[in-house]
Amino acid sequence: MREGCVPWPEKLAGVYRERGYWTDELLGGLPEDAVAAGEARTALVTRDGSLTYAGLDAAADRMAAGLRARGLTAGDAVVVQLPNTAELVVVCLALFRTGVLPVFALPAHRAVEIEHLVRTSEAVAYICPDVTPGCDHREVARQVQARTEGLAHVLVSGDPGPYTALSEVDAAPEPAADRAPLDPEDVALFLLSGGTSGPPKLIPRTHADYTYQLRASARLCGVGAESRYLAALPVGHNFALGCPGVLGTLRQGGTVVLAPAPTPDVCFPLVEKAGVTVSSLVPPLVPLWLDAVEWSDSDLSSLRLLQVGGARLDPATAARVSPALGCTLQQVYGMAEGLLNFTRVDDPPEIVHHTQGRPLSPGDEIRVTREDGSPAADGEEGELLTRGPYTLRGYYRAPERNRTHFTDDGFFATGDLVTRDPAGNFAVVGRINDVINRGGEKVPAQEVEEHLLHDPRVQSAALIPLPDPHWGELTCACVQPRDAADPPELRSLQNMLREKGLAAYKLPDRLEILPQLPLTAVGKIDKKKLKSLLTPAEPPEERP
Ligand code: OOB
Repeated sequence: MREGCVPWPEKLAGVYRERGYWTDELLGGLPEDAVAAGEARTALVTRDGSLTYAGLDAAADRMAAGLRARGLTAGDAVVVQLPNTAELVVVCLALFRTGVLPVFALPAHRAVEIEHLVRTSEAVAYICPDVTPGCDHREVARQVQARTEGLAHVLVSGDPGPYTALSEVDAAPEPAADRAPLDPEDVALFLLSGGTSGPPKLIPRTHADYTYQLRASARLCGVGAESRYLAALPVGHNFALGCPGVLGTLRQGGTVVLAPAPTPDVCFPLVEKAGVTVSSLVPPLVPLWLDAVEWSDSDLSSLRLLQVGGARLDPATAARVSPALGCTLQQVYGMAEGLLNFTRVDDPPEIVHHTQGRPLSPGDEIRVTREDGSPAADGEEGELLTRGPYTLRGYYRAPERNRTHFTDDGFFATGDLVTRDPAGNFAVVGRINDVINRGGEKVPAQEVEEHLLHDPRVQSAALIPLPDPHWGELTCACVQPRDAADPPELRSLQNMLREKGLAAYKLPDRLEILPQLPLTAVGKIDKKKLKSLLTPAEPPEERP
């Protein structure tokens, strides 16, 4: 395995192979029959057109050859930040086929995050759009190139400015026999951790572990050649990429429909146009979709399954999904690190509305532990730890983090507080790590706090979650000013963070100025106390 990655122990790897979880399958392949079917099989649908399997396969081969011609080779890393376009799918397949490792940035990431990803992965290329609303990515590339070494290529979808157009990364494919074979148990891609408190950690995912995830989740969700998956969320995120998502649907020979935004005005016409059968959303989008059914004249009757995950879905909203959309709801509790939990399509409503499901694989090993490490009983709150055939054994080049986030026998401590019912279904009740889940987007408190301290008016700062009916959690910056007569304002702090190049979802939603932040006995900021000061205790939620 690549240097800086933690391999599975050989004995366990043997078990995973023996049980058929791990095979020789590589990412980037497409079903032969679908490719051979020519015009008869559609791989991708966008607002502007469509692409057959044969067309997608040929485009991926040409781009792979173009990447090699520019000197990229197996094992190189490339930061990929493209919107949901056909080009993104071609890029993914081309990178997998060459063994070049995509590091999937989120669309909202800006210079701070891109620089961090380029540094950590030693990326040789950044693949980006020209502009997206509020951001010129060529300017991001310029800043990152100025601050790092080794970023040799900037490949731009659209107007390249001083860089190279992605459309020029194109060459006649060389015969497959001339290419060095790839190892299915080596790293194929890097996903970003949403669950750790500092800047995102890189999660190595291998061909074998990720193809298993695709295969198993497609089977669980009933995704096959007849399925049409709407990618409404960003494709670079694990949920839309591989649960079973875009890659899982293509692997089955189904059709992927790419939405440039997840809003009903964009998605509903696509559902009708392409006969979408399955999609996935984060919770804040669900009420928007449910309300839009009232006014929209799009025909949504093809929709069979709606997956919702990334953050807590409230049971009342969950109960509205099937009646309003005429499809099955599936809660998905997943993480880029690996473990996926799903409610099953034939689960009764009380399970689907109130739990986040149970593990995907019989190979997923689970522990729910109390603070002292002893096992929690059914129904008792504890931290979820897991290991399995598609769960990482260590973050990339992060030995210290790995010491604290993994047990000696290789279980990953998720930082999620859960309860488990006797049937094995989890309910996510909170987090141990200092991460705020803003409607599925994960805000690492410590990273934002460090940036806030750069304002000369800020003496000390803590970022805490505030409960919010729409987002689940919003962020509140609690600031002790240096001079009580001259405290910072929210707008100026937001501007400072934006100018530093921080993703917009990390900018604090609220600001509280306090003369003094409460401290714990050891002198750390007491966030528990802060939270209780700012949010009055709520009565516990009732279950019917
Ligand atoms: C998904 O992945 P990440 O890596 O962005 O975030 C993982 C964290 C989990 O550890 C948990 O804290 C939270 O997001 N989470 C949920 C949840 N799904 C994820 N919390 C409550 N309810 C849920 N259903 O968010 C992700 C990856 C694959 C599929 C779905 C979501």
